[in-house]
Amino acid sequence: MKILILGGDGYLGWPTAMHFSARGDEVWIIDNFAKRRWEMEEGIEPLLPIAPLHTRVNLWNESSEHKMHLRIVDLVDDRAVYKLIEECVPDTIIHYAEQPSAPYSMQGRTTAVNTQVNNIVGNLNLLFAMQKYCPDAHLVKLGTMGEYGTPNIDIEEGWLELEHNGRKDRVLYPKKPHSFYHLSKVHDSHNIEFACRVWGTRATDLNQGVVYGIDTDETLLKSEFRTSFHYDDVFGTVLNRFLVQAASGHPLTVYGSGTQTRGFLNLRDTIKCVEIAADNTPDAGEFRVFNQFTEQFSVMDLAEKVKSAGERAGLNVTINHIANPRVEQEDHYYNAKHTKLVDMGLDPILLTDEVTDSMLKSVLANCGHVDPNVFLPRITWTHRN
Ligand code: USQ
Repeated sequence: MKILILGGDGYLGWPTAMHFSARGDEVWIIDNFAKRRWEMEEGIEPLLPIAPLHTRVNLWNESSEHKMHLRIVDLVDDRAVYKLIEECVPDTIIHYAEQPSAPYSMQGRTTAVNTQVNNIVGNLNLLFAMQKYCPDAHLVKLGTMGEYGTPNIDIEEGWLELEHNGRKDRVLYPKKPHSFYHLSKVHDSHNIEFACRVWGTRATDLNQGVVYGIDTDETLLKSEFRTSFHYDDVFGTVLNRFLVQAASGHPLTVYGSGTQTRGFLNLRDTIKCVEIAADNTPDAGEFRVFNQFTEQFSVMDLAEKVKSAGERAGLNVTINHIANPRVEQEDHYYNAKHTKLVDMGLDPILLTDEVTDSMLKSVLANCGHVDPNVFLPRITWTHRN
């Protein structure tokens, strides 16, 4: 396949690009380095430095028989997007190129607007360019489980069969997202579903849970191939943060009671899920939704797992409950379906003691330059500017 990966410089995009290239697909990467700019604005860095994307692609191309193509494109620039899609004419587009952080989007008006413009306008430009230059291509779009929020009913995979006043219909599952970032993904989902319904676009919306993990087979090949791993309060996801906090002797930052529950998955399973989606093209006009996570945990479940892993590694890990900076339900029902990807062949990597120990070991070996100032949350949901 000719695969275009949008956001190929990121935590998920770079390992995805290497994976498809390694298996022989023709990979095109685009990025505009917005994430690196946001990191500089926030004064944060990944745990380990990440080589420039050009360097990573050149090194990959020197050592691999399948060469990647790299273009610098901002999806908000409609002309650049049209030019890219006309030149590349991909079979499959994997779209990660979005502002990914809920706290970033909740800092105030500027970052909320930036997030929604970047994500929604970029995605819309892409839909139009696809319709014009590659109407049969398959869009694999990274959405989020946070689109659903924490409703008091079971969460279905994208669609809900509804009976109302004696009539039935199949509707998009109602959304109650957690942040302006999660809302941007809701708006994307609606725009994509509309494009499928009206233009016959083929799309898979992957409602992904919280990702944890450090390595994939390809990131381990060379130190320059490692992927961006954040532990800060803006871009770090909860388990990755807890691992670095434990390794550097900082108490684990559980927000509120820690009873809030989410779906989680290993970085390696992200790649596998995206591969399953890409290898199984939906029909023209089909808006397919998969809930992409493998296990549900509360924040406290994760804190306890990291504490136990720390004890096995000889560390004394303490758990701190701090005032929750977010407005989110802490005690809630959570039962989200996630069978479709498993039915299509996903064999999940579960968060066993062995997996937790191995991640902690890897973090311990690399936590010489941890910045302790980014452990406590600096952004609250109620602050306005
Ligand atoms: N949390 C803590 N302590 C921390 C950090 C987070 O208790 O130090 C709690 C949060 O309050 C929240 C949960 O952990 O209840 C998850 O927070 P998170 O920062 O790991 O994840 P979230 O903000 O939901 O966003 C992340 C990714 C986002 C993706 C989403 C999937 O940054 O790109 O869309 O996970 S999901 O959560 O399923 O929507």
